[in-house]
Amino acid sequence: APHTPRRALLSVSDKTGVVEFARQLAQRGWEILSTGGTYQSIVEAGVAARQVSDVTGFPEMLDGRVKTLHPAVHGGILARREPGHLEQLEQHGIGTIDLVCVNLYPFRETVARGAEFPEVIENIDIGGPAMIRSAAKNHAGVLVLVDPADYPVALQDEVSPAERQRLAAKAYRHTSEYDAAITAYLEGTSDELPTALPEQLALNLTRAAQVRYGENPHQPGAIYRLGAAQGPVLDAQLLSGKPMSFNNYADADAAWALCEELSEQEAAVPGHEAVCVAVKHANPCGVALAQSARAAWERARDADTLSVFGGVVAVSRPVDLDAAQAMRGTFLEVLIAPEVSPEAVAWFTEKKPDLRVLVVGPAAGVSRLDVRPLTGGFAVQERDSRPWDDLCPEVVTGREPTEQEWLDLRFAWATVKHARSNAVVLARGGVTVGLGAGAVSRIWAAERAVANAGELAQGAVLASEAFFPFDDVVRLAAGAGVRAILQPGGAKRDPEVIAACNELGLSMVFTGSRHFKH
Ligand code: 93A
Repeated sequence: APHTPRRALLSVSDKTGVVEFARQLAQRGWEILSTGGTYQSIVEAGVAARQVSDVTGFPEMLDGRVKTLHPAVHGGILARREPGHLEQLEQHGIGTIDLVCVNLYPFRETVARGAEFPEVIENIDIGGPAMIRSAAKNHAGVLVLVDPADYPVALQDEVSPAERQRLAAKAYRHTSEYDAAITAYLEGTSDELPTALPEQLALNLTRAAQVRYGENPHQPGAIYRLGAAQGPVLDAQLLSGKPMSFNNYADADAAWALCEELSEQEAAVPGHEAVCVAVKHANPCGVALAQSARAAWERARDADTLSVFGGVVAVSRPVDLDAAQAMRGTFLEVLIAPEVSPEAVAWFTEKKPDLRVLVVGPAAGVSRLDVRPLTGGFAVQERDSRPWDDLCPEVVTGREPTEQEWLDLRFAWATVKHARSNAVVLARGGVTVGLGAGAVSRIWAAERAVANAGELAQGAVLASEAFFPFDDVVRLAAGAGVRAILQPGGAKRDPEVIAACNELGLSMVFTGSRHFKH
């Protein structure tokens, strides 16, 4: 049944959109309760509202420290919407509160502008989080709104249970991050971080997940969130399998990043509808494009059947039972996809109970920061997210790549960007045939890739994430049958490198953009 508008409690520090929201609620028949400043704004705009103090029979006291902390408020929010609880409310003359719209005293902002200790303390909101947490607990009966972006949700005729639950989760995230900011301030941890860092890094780190241990069992570890960001892996939903480990997070994140980039890049190419990326120790080991999730998986697996063992696999398309069953016979740690059908989940749960099956989460407010550990500190930079479309690739040889080679070069380029330096990728027909990653010299990366490829190097293309200091990689690649090479260019010996390509009949393309990844 459509939910009947009842009573809404509005108490916000950030008044963005609140007056218009109150007006819309009132038009839909909601009664509006409100506190001090919020009440003023609403009533001044000509929308009818009641003061909370009117309902509690208690004035706001202690300079506002106590305004909504009262059974008339919390009883009205927390009562289950069933006879037992509703009768108790009635005995005490308490009405239900069916919508709580609260955002908190601007604690972080107060700290950020360098306020003195007493003022910072005064900006610790107590009543607000209490109402948010009450409403979120009772989300089956109460809508909880902590973000103006969600106000429209409450104006719909009906709000689904799933949507209510999403709002509740968001509410608890909001209060937990708020508490984390207070903790950091009181511990003095915020002051130890460079002031030049964005506020989210300095003041707003929250634990996002517990893991049994870090990279190895003797290392404690945890997963943290930067600011209020949500991440595709950080906030992925675990549908089946064991809890995620530290390495699972790292590898799934790496796999999904490449999968997502390729899927955006290739979306318009027929036959490239699905992407599958297999990752081992943060490096891709098999990457493939195909028409379906199943075909992409099979191609990625067959690209390197040895390394995929124990790997983490990302698929860009929904995984159905057919695709799931094609994973029979391969031991995998994690599967991540935008969707996994209930039949596929049931199959995984029965046949591969240890495999972590993840559905990607939202990527909202994702930080552009990339943080790397240093002993005693960390290095921060902006994320490397330059897409193919931002490049102006330049053919520097007599021979031009064929149309198919261009497709493969572009595919190999995305892949090599996501591999640890030095990295060389060989690809042919939308699948990697050889990968050399994390090598300490470029020729060794190339040798690894060529050895991996074997016969399949015939007619393949090669991409290198950084330039060639010598012509040795060209000569090796040509000998193995590679036809076209993509690299940034810009080395002192570029003329020699280009001359070698022309001599051996290869195409070479410069991207002008380097993509080291350490
Ligand atoms: O000082 S409080 O922790 N005590 C309360 O009982 C209380 N109730 C609501 N702060 C409280 N609030 C907060 O007041 C809300 O979370 C909101 O941020 C702010 C709204 O201020 P105003 O009363 O001016 O509308």
